[in-house]
Amino acid sequence: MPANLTPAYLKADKWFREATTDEEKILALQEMMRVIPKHKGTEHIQADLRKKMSALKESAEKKKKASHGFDIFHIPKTGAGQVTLLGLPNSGKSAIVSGTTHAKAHVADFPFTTSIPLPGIALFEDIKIEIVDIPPITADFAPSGIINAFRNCDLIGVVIDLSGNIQEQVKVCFDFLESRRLLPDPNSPILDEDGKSLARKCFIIATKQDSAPPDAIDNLKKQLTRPIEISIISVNDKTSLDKMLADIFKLLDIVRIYAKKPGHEPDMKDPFVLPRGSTVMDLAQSIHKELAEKLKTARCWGSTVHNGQNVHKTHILCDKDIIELHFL
Ligand SMILES: Nc1nc2c(ncn2[C@@H]2O[C@H](COP(=O)(O)OP(=O)(O)OP(=O)(O)O)[C@@H](O)[C@H]2O)c(=O)[nH]1
Ligand SMILES: [Mg+2]
Repeated sequence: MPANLTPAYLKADKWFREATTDEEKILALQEMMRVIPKHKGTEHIQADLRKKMSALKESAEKKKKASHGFDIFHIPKTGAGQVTLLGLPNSGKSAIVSGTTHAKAHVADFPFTTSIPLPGIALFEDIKIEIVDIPPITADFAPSGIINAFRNCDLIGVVIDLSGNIQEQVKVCFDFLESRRLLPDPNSPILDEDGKSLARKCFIIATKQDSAPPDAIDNLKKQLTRPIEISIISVNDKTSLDKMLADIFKLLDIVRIYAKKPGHEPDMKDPFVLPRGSTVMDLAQSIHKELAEKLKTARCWGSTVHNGQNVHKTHILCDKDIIELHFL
């Protein structure tokens, strides 16, 4: 009986063949097992997939033990959000990190300068945003394990050099993201074992505007096949870097909340950072689980309420709200 494999299966199979880590291969195999047509003609393939899966899980476990869990592409998260850069050699990734943070990213006019990831902390108003410099990819090369850096971040900054070959850069970067299921697909979201989406929010950082031809941005927009935010920068133009950080803040979809003790001035220096849509209860929980259980009510100062208005635990917080929590 013929297997009659579907395009969805063949796509997952391509993902599997291009995966460079056991973890990524496992994800691709899971997808293959999910989408394979289930009938007699595919029984031998399904059995083969199960065999591959158990061999891979064993190998992944062994490697993890041998490396003591060390992975250069696992970058611990810090600050209000982690933005990881993706781009071709010389596109200006390190210049972004050295222009916005104190990290000593090596900027040079030759390709493959960056060989290991380097995180830096950028300040946006009163919060810290982590920006991670990453070794480059090309049409036929991506460092082994690089996928892990993207899988765990909050936002991917696709770095496109406006003075270079825009068409090639867009194709290489978006093929990389597409083939690894990093691009959000609302029609068929792909989830990991914990039910978390594999895709990441992406935006474009268009670099070297100072040395780009006048039609570069139009040319870039023509190459894009999906709606995506574009931040246009030149590393020597601080205003453009500040605007990029403001764009990142918006894309991170977070709110800053200032806590206030009854009878005291609010702490306006070190806000709590929560996902947009969080409630007063979420705030209490992020401060302390036990406190949250004792939460009775709250008062709020902000743009959508009267100053000091009493609000319920389910009240949705807005950016820059000041909150006074009251407990039982
Ligand atoms: N004119 C101009 N040059 C820039 C800009 N940003 C980066 N460059 C130059 O572009 C070259 C490459 O910059 P890098 O930041 O090292 O590029 P990269 O993407 O980190 O390169 P790899 O580490 O090879 O991936 C350097 O000579 C930078 O000075 C910019 O906004 N304008
Ligand atoms: Mg670099």
